[in-house]
Amino acid sequence: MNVQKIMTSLEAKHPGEKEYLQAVHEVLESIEEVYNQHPEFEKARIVERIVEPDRIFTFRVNWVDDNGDVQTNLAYRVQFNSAIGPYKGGLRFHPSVNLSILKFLSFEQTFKNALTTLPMGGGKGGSDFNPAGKSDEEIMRFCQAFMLELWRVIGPDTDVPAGDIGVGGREIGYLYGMFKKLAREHTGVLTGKGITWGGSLIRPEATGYGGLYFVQHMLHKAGKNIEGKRIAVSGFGNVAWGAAQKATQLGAKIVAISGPDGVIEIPNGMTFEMIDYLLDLRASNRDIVSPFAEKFPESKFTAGKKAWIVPCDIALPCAFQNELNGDDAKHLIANGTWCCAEISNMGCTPEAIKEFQDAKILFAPGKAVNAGGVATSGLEMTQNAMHISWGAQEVDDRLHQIMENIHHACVQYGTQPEGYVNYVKGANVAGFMKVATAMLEQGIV
Ligand code: 2IT
Repeated sequence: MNVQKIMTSLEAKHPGEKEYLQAVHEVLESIEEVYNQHPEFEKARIVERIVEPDRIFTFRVNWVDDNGDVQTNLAYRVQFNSAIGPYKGGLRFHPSVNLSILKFLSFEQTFKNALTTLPMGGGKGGSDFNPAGKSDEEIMRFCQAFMLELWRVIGPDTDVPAGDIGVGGREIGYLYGMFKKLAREHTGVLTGKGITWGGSLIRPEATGYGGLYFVQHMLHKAGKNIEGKRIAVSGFGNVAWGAAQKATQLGAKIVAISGPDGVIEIPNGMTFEMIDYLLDLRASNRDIVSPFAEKFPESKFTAGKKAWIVPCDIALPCAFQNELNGDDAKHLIANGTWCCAEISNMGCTPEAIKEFQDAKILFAPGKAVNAGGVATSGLEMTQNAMHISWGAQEVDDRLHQIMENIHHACVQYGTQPEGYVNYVKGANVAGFMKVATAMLEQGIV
């Protein structure tokens, strides 16, 4: 395999799709060595096939806002790879959504889902619809109009969407209601459903909880402990909430959270009351974090700054792709940070990852660290298929076991001769080997 040649050809075919090209480049660099040890992969042109999605649906969504004005949004579903199971991955509603972002997310999802050990392929979808400031009725009308197009291409054994940024329990409810009406069936076609109608306990918490279980294993391997450590988190959505909750339960201190408007510093660490308030803040639909400091005077808001200005032991990106850049990484390292784990998808830029790895600090990528979310979606699918529901402890135990297995796979494939674990390489190689082998065995399709 010649990484540069493949990248040049992809750049020519998909000009300007920078997030997608970034995600592909990272995986190809990591797998080059093992790929070259498998001439059967080269012969079947696995790399050329694995970097392109199976298919993409693009559609227009029209809906009427509260003023009676007609609105038009663009929407997509990328069905990336189904070698090991039905397409699976979230829906993102955010003004930044474009094909490059959804292709990067569904490409990453393919390897992440492989790491979970559950039978799920990779997919992702969404729209440039901006939920901020929309009324509940507007959200419902948009979700219904979106599903009117999407329903024909999804199904419990075909493609199972879920939430992502801008799509939470409320949106999944509206989407599911419309699917059920159109398809006239009540099946596990979406995950993240309400608990009374097929949802799984622990799914809302799972991405954050799983991330912290992974961090615990990383720290344990390095002979460290999470208790009393200061953690900076970016974001204040569902993922940040779950991460803050589990970290605090484990005795760590959340000293920072952030939003698009700035950062909140909480020098003594967040209380459970503060953590619960994140849900109210998110439900207010304004996408700002500053009201937190008005409600809790022991915290401090700084406008226009990121969570990474706050001194911490552990940095946990929980919001967006590329939210932590090379300068942020340098700043964190200078402030004494010794661990960074992406709970967001591709939260760090390649420059930031290089800074962390060169400094030999603990660093793990999103496709390993945040896989607990989709893993628990997989457990929701299992429960739906069996027409039963498990208790919270059972789901949490399974989640914990899955995160331990993912950590183990990263260590197995990512340990360098001198002992440093390159978790990026470990996650990419482990995920790739599984998907590539399945593709090989299924022939040229
Ligand atoms: O990025 C992700 O893994 C998610 N947004 C969750 C996907 C899922 O199907 O639960």
